[in-house]
Amino acid sequence: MALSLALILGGCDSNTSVGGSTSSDDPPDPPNATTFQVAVVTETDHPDPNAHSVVFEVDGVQGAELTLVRGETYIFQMGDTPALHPFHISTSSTGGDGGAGEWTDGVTGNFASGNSAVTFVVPNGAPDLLFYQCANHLIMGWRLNIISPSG
Ligand SMILES: [Cu+2]
Repeated sequence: MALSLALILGGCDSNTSVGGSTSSDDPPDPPNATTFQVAVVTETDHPDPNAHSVVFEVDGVQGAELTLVRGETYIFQMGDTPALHPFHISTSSTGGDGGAGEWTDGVTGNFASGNSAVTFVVPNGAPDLLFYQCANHLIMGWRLNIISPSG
């Protein structure tokens, strides 16, 4: 009665190359957005000696200087950051001041904390230099160099 089971189990060992991954090292298609992981950490290595006592760390680098390309999308993902440090995109080299230098064009989610995110679709009209900053403290962030796509 149960003989059909043996037929199923018997036919397994065929050519292992079929359906396997190719041998090339092609990277996956580029994602639509680049995600940066943001944390607030005690300052030890920020590029500005006048930085605040706690600073934004981006992908593990305090005050990372980032290059963003016009027309592309960037996500600044907060990693359980305190509400005391509202992360936003700014025209101000120092930030603070209640977020007075907020840059809004192309941005959603400014003044992020906790586990929220700021998404920045860099507009063609963005200046060559912007910043990511805290609305409450001076010099927690650093530079966003804005460039145009090559070609
Ligand atoms: Cu702050």
